Amino acid sequence: MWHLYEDVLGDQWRSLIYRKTVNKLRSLPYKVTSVEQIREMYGVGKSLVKMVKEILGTGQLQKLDNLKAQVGEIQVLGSVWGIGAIQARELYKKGFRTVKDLENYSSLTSMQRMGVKYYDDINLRIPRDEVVDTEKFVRGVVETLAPGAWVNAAGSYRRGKPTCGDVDILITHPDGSSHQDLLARLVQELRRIEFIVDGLRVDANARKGGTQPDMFMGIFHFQCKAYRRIDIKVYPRHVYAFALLAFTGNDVLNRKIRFLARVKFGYKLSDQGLFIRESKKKDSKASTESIPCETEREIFEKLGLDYPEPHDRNW
Ligand code: DCT
Ligand code: MG
Repeated sequence: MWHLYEDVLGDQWRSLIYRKTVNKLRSLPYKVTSVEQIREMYGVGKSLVKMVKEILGTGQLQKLDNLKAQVGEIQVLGSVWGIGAIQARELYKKGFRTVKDLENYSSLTSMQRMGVKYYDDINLRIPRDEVVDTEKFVRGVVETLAPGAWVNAAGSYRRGKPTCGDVDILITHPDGSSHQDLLARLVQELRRIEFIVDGLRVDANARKGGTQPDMFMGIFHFQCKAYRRIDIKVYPRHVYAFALLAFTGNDVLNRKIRFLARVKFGYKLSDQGLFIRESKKKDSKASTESIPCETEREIFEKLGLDYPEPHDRNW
């Protein structure tokens, strides 16, 4: 109960009470076989005596079973695309118990609505072969819109995983300019041919000259398989290596090398570059111009690290 309250329910106060109690019971020099042994202990209240009695008598604790069921329901709510752990708890408090309960809830974001609508399908893993076909298909469509563009499926697929949670597509154009407005045209075309069935677009390239990606996050349907999640990001060529590294992951590797970049060199590493910070402190100001790197290998060299192949990035 200590861990469930702390990790899932975010109830630090109850968690602390259970932790103290558990530690107290554990520190006893004997195994508790009767409530009489603890009744007089300092800090042992009626409710604890009752719980210990139940455990000694039945080998179980109803309160714990109830809590586990509650935690299970919160975790399911939190597994909807776009709903985080904190919001899942809030939704539970509001009375939502299942994903179906959320179907007619008007306060969901459009991402969360997609998450609910396609919940069953998008929680299925995608076989690798299907990602191969999807990448090839999208590459074909991109080629008709911006010949010569680079299209890479990144994420777990690029790390060689046999199945993937979604398809992560990264795009750039080596001429340094044809990537602009490409995402809008691509999404329009993928919708027209009914490959993309739902989603949101965030275009940042409108802020001219920036390195922020144009992004699409949505749902596609291909070869009559399940509805799948797809992210598409378009970056300018000069930051593509940073984007490919960040979007390949995994997330643990990203955190580790970003941390190392800061504490070892005072660099800020992101999906958009490698910047020099004013100091090694976490929030210190970073330069606006990135240290140029053409390839992922160059980024690892700048960080004084051996280059790991993508399939060695499953930390
Ligand atoms: N990423 C990250 N930090 C996160 C989440 C993601 O740095 N908190 C990066 C690393 C992987 C990449 O983005 C794509 O993210 P996901 O698609 O969520 O992960 P994945 O590794 O591709 O795994 P999955 O098979 O579940 O999609
Ligand atoms: Mg992925």
